[in-house]
Amino acid sequence: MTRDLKEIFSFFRAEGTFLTGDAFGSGHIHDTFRITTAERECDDYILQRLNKKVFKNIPLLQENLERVTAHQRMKLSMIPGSDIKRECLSLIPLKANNLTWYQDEEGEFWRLLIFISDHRSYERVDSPHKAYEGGKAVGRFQAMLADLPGEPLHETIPFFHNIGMRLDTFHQVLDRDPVNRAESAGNVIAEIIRREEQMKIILRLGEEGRIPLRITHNDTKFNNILFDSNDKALCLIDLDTVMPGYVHYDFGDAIRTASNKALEDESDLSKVAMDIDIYKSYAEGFLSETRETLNDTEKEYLAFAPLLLTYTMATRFLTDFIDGDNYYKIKYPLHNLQRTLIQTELLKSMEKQYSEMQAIIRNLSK
Ligand code: ADP
Ligand code: GN1
Ligand code: MG
Repeated sequence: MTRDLKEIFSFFRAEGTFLTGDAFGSGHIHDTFRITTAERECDDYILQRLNKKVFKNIPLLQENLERVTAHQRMKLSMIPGSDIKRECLSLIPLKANNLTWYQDEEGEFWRLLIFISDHRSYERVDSPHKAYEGGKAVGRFQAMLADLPGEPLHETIPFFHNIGMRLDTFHQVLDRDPVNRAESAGNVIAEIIRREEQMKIILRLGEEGRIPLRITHNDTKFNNILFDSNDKALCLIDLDTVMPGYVHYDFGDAIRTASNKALEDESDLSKVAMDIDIYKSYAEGFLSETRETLNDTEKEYLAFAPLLLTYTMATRFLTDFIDGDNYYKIKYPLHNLQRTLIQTELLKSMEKQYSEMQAIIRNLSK
């Protein structure tokens, strides 16, 4: 593999000599490698073999990333003291042409990014300060892209957060039950089914024109926010799903991951609970950047967003489990079922604290 990585790396217009290439990070979608270079003064890089089962059209996906990062770069260049290489992703083009992706002879797609040096990332959050910083970073990201010129971004995964579509897929897979797993998941299937209607509220508000589509990140899992060594948020990474969406998707997914006292991959269910202090600090950071832009209905339903996104992930993990594990990378046979149980438990913890969550947003929205 190292030889291949070195060869793939050589097709990109990067500075420095390939030294090492090793698997990096804990993303569920792409194969990610950190490339170190021999020269001290040269950047390291992130080389990714992109998941073309999940993203059906990589050239269009890359076009989105090029537009988004160019816009961010332009905005950052107007802010004195900003560190562009660390505050947004930098795509490296090929030597042969200006494309930002390489397709190898097996049809696999690769891209190269500058490695954001000296960063920290967190799977879960243990201090209100990090949560506040994370919330601010997500709010700032949305504000920065609000005036992206040109056509709407491509929908890299159509209906990505559309819970109606997710539930339709869930029921289709459940009816087929291709690997006979439905029976073993009976309890958790019932938990999903009994909440179906209430979870469609955000979609209904969109249809009624009460909440607008904005440019959202759509994968604000907390480890997609990078921090510097002083725990100041640097930037959001993993821009593959940046496309039109509702503000609730970004608010909710970050809380889903940041406020859980346990990891998404936790084995001990009893550790799972939502930490309301983390929720509050994240909301404070987020609203400090977005209070003026969001309309009253968007704000009113922010507290519901973590419940929706947690429910959505429970549904997606469960669908993948019943389908025979075709989407998420798994490390053991029942991994997707365990992930579903964790999300369901977290959802119940949020439901218990829901009125408090609403009161916090009401106070912060004033
Ligand atoms: P996935 O979609 O599989 O989650 P990501 O694009 O999030 O892929 O990348 C996986 C991991 O690689 C991230 O969680 C992060 O640890 C690391 N990573 C990605 N891009 C960069 C970057 N530009 N600089 C430093 N680390 C990065
Ligand atoms: C995937 O790419 P990654 O690992 O950051 C998934 C998200 C889920 C997350 C759950 C494109 O995110 O939607 O919330 O796993 N991304 C895609 O851990 O499906
Ligand atoms: Mg990721």
